[in-house]
Amino acid sequence: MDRRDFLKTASLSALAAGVLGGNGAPAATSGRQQSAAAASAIKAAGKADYSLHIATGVVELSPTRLVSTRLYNGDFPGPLLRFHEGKPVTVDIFNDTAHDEQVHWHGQFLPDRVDGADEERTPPVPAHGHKREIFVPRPAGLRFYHTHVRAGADLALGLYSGQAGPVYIEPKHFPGAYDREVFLTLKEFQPYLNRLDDDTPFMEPSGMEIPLVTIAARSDPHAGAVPPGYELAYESFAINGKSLGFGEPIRVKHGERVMLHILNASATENRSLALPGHTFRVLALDGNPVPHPVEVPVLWLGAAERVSASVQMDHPGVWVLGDLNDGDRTGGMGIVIEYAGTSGKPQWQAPPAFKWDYRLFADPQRKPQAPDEVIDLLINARQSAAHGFDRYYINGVPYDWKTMPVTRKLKLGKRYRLRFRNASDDIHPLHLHRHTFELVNLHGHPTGGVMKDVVLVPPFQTTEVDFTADMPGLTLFHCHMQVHMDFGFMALFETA
Ligand SMILES: [Cu+2]
Repeated sequence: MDRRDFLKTASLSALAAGVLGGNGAPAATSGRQQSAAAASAIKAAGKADYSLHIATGVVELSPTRLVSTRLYNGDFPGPLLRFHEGKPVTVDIFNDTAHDEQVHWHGQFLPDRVDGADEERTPPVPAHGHKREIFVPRPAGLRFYHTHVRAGADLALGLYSGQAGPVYIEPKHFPGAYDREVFLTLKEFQPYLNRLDDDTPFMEPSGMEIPLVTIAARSDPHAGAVPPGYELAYESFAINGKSLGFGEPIRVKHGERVMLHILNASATENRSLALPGHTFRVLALDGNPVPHPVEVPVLWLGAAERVSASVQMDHPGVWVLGDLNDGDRTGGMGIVIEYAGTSGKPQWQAPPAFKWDYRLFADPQRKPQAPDEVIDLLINARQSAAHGFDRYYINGVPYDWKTMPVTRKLKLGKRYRLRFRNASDDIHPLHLHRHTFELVNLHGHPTGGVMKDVVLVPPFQTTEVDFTADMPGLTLFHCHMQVHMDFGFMALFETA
C-alpha cells in the first residue's frame, strides 16, 4: 500500500467512525443522519483522490500534554496532499463540526468558487455537511491548505485550531538533487490572550520611515491613554504536532543531502530556525524557486510563509533544529536531527548573528518594468479599538466582514504594483490569494525575481510587489495574522 492509498483508507475509516458516532464527539443525531446521507451520495459519485474530515480531536504533543482542537483527519498536521501540476484532483471534505468551514488552498491559482474564503463567495463546507472539490492544482511547489474562517475572540476557530496541512505539487520536471525529503509544519497550540508586547528582538526592523511614524501617531491619538490591545500567546509549541524531544527524530546519514519543506502554519507568530553546525541552502520561498539560491545559517518564516531548503549533512551528532527564541524552543518549537551511529542528548548552539533579507535570494540583474498601475495600501491601527483587540485599517477603512464589499476593481491582464505602507508598529505577513507576486522594492531598495504569496512588511516600512491580474473574479488580500485579518486588515479585489 503506498502513502496515497494509506491516506485514502485512513480518511475512509475516519468517515466511518464519524457516521457511526464513534469519534467520541457528542454529535447531534440530525448531524449523523446528514453525514450518513453525504456518505451515500459520495459513494454514488465515485472515490475521491483525497478526503479531509474536519472534527475536534486530540493531538498528543507529549505524553503529558494532549490538546483538544479541531483537526483534519484527526491529526496534526493534516495529511500531506501530493498533487501533480496540471492533473485534475478530487477532494472530499467532510465537516463534522457545528460551524461552517472554509478550506483555503493557499498559494494555488484556483477559481474563486474553489479557493476557500467567504469573502470570495466560495460556498462553505456546511456544518455537519460535505463538499466535493475538483480542481487543477498549480503552480508546482510547496503550498498548503488551512481553515479560512473568522475567529474573532473565539480561540477555538480559524488558525488557532489545528486545521492546516502541507500540499506538495510535483513539478512536471523533477529536480531531485537530494537524498531525502522531510516536511516540517510549525505550529503553536493552546492559545490565550495577553496585553504584553511580544515583539521578538531578532525581527527588529532595520530602519523606520518617519512619515509613516507620523501617520501612525496622528491616526491613533489616544494610543497612550488606553491599554495595549490583546496579543496572542501560546502554552505549547510543536513541529509536526510533537513538542521538541517527543516525536521521532529525523534520522540522517553522514554525507546525505536532505531537502526540508518547511511551513509556518502559525495563526500569528513569525519563526526562526537554525541547526547547529549546518547551513540551509534556500531553493524556494513560498514554493517558488528563487533566482539565486544561497546558504544561510538561519531561516525566518512569517506566518504562512514556506521555505524549501537543502541541508548537507556533514556534521555528525545529535542536534536540535529549533527556533532561536529560547523560550519557544525549549517550550517545544524544535525537532531532533540524529545522525546514524551517534547518540546522546540533542545539542543546541545559538547560530552566528545573521540578518534575514529576501534580497539575498533575488536576481541582481533583474529590473522589473513599471506596472500599468500602482495601488497604494496604507496600513494603520487603533489600539484596543475593537472590544479590546487592535483594529486595523487599509486606507482608513477597516474591512467589513459582515457585508464583504469589493474594495477595488482590477482589469484582467493588467500589471499592478501593490505599495504597502505600514504605519503600524507590528510586522505583518501580507498575503494575496490566487496569485504569485514579485518583490520589487523593500524599504527603498529595488529588487527583482523573488516570487511569493506572503511578504513580511516590517513596522514603519514600505514594501512593493508586482502581480498580473490574470485570475478573473474575487481575490482576497489580507494580513495572515488571524488577530489582524479578523479585525479589519483585509481588502477584496475583483478582476474582470
Ligand atoms: Cu498583521
